[in-house]
Amino acid sequence: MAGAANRSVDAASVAPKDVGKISGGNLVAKALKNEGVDVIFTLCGGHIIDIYDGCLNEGIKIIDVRHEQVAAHAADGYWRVTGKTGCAVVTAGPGTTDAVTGVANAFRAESAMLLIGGQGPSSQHRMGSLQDLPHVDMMRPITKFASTVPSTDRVADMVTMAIRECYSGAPGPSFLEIPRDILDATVDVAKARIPAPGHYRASTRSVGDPRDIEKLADILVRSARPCVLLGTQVWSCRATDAAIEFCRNLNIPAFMNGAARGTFPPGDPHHFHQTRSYAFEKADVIVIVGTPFDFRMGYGRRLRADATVVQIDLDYRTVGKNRDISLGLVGDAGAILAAVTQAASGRVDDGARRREEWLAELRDQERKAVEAQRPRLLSDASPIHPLRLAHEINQFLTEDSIFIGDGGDVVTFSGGVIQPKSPGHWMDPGPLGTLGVGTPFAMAAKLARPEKEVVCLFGDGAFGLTGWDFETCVRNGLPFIGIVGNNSHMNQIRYGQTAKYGKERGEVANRLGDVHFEEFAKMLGGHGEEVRAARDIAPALRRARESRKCALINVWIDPDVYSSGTMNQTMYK
Ligand SMILES: Cc1ncc(C[n+]2csc(CCOP(=O)(O)OP(=O)(O)O)c2C)c(N)n1
Ligand SMILES: [Mg+2]
Repeated sequence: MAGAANRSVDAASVAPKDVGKISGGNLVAKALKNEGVDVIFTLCGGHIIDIYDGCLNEGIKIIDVRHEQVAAHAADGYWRVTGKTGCAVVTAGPGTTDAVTGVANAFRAESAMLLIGGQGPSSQHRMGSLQDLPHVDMMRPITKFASTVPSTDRVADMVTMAIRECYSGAPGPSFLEIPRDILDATVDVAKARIPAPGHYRASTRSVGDPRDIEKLADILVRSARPCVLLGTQVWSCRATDAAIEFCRNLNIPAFMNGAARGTFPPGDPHHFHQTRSYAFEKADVIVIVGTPFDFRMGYGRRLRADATVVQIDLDYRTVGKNRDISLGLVGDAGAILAAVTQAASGRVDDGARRREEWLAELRDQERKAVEAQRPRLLSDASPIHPLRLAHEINQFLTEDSIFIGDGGDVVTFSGGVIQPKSPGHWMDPGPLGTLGVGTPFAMAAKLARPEKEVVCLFGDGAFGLTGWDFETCVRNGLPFIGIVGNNSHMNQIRYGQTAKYGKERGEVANRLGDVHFEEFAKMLGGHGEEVRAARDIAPALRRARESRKCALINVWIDPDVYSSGTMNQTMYK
């Protein structure tokens, strides 16, 4: 495959309807189609209309949204659910600036997506054309690749290049700016470079240095108290099976974060959830797979100081960053875990018995933590306790529910309670912590997997950022169940403000109105209900499911309780 990387489609091998001339807009669509992109998320603008013409010719679906941030988040979400590059197409200037947040989120979350932005005609370069901005300069720090396209014959080539760049090291977003006259113009098909599908990309499933595989196998068979943290790359590498085999064969307890949540379902003997800090303090070997030592990991400071720490990551730059490690492996999570499992299978397992005791100890701790939490999960308090809401949602989810969290404290509360039941069924913004991902992620998830149920928990603040695109979901027949945990505040921020400045000076810029989101849903053609009593949550969720419509359940929750994570301000430590 790599050897044929430079092969282009020649004039003789293209379909008869393409013989002759082709426009820049059609070349964009051809390259997207060759990549397997079957949908673009877009908000229209005069600079980009030729791309739609190409999409119609190539059979690429066009989902038109109400805000470009939504288009970019939806492209990110589409990649997460399908593993195919997400694509958003936005107009020049404000279209592109509106999409910045979505691209930035994809950058921190390691999502492969391409943003295509319009630009004034190249013939008016730097003359002050409508909506002209230095898009490429703006996008460079938050993408893996950002470029303008210099000529129509290079359009398909550069779309292909931009997408290839999404996959170097850890995945991420790319940006292409295409001037209006370049999209509009036509060139001879024979003169345009159109890379042939399957002939311009190599596999990224690298196992790294084989000697390190052997070293890690040695470390693990000797370990007595190991644990593994499975991070987002376990899902993005589609390494679920390899991770399960690894943990089962070596009998290693697994913790999961980000998109890897659901790798093991709750109830599995290797699924651990409540005892991560305990394990990190007591373990002799800690294997971190596909997640950086960022704030979510306390920058690696909360791992036992004398533990053997092993880090596996797609990105060389992530390994050993913020914390010294004992061993680092760079490559694909699935390929590496499978190779280590195999290498270990031929060895004498010195630690097997002691690992059994360790798993029993952790399971015991896990049970205690769950018991301690139970009374609040079942609380009948009025107003509703956010943990009760989380508990009801957790009970409601099935193996086929994709869960999305988009909010502040209400989502922090739910993180310890709501568990996806299957791999790839959990979506959160990632380390950028972007509010507003919910509606676009729901849109993308339902589009990609219509047979799944999509459930999104929103904060009332978060929903407001991108909620108008509830209508896009209604219009396109993409039903999902939205639940707004409504405390009429930006509570996660309010806590820190009132703790520091007292009630009077602290309740500034964080109070929201008492918004009836159920009416908003109805106005847009969806199903809406409000809930004020805990016992009414489950029946309302069931009715939303049965409605088969886009639904918003507006649950009034207690604004005066806060999660422990928020009270400890762990996100800033
Ligand atoms: C786009 C964006 N703006 C601001 C913030 C800062 N922020 C974090 S949590 C939060 C409050 C969110 O309120 P809501 O969604 O209602 O959840 P609550 O904390 O009230 O449960 C804010 C404003 C952010 N993370 N993202
Ligand atoms: Mg709120």
